[in-house]
Amino acid sequence: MFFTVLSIFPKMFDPFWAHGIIRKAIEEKKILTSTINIRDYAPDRHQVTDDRPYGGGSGMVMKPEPLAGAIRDAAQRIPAAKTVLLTPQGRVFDQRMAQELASCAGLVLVCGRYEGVDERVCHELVDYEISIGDYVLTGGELAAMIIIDAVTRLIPGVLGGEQAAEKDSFANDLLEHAHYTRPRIFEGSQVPEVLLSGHHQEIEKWRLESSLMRTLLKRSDLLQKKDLDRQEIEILNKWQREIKKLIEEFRD
Ligand code: 4HQ
Repeated sequence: MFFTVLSIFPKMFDPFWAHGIIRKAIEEKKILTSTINIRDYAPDRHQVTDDRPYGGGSGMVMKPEPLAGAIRDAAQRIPAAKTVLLTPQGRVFDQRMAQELASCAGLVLVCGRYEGVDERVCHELVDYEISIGDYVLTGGELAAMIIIDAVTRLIPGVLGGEQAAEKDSFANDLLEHAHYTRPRIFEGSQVPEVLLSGHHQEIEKWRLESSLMRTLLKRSDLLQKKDLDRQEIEILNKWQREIKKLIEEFRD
């Protein structure tokens, strides 16, 4: 997978490329990355990338010529790549989109600054408009990093078998189960006994219950859209029976 980032602050990406799983994915050539400075495509001597908005008002707009030049150059290098503009107007990014994007041969991520980019660039040169959420950033760079991060870990071979992406939160529309590590007792609080038992089937069952419980309590919206399997329905029914029993006991 090729990632090309277009930004007027390409140095923001240096530390991002240099750490953790992203760094390892680059070293193992699972991803190829490059950053293009939009300023290099500004035709004038002062390399201006912004201008005042037509119709007046405050703030500045990204000029179309440097952006268009940078996008065309990036797209030419990887003809199969899709171009993504980061904008609050885009489709809201989620795990499903990450999976979709992970199947692309390459992504060109366009990071705007100021109030946004000239509308004509969006229309002519952009395949997808993506938002990372309903809040306003000072630029698209952090949004691009989030997309690159979420997509990279889905590329085969990037995560070890240990942390395979199929097991994640959201891969099955459930939050992850609780996690514990040593020591067995931390500030008086114990690790659930079953996790120390070595009984793998029981442990898997506990983990599914933990996932379901956490999703029910913290993100019931996820449960509503999920296709529950037989085992999951059985667990929810069991809880329902237990709660009913408790209520009946209260009444007596
Ligand atoms: N931006 N998701 C870039 C965002 C944003 C978001 C605001 C994008 C400023 C210039 N990008 N413009 N939310 O807030 O992707």
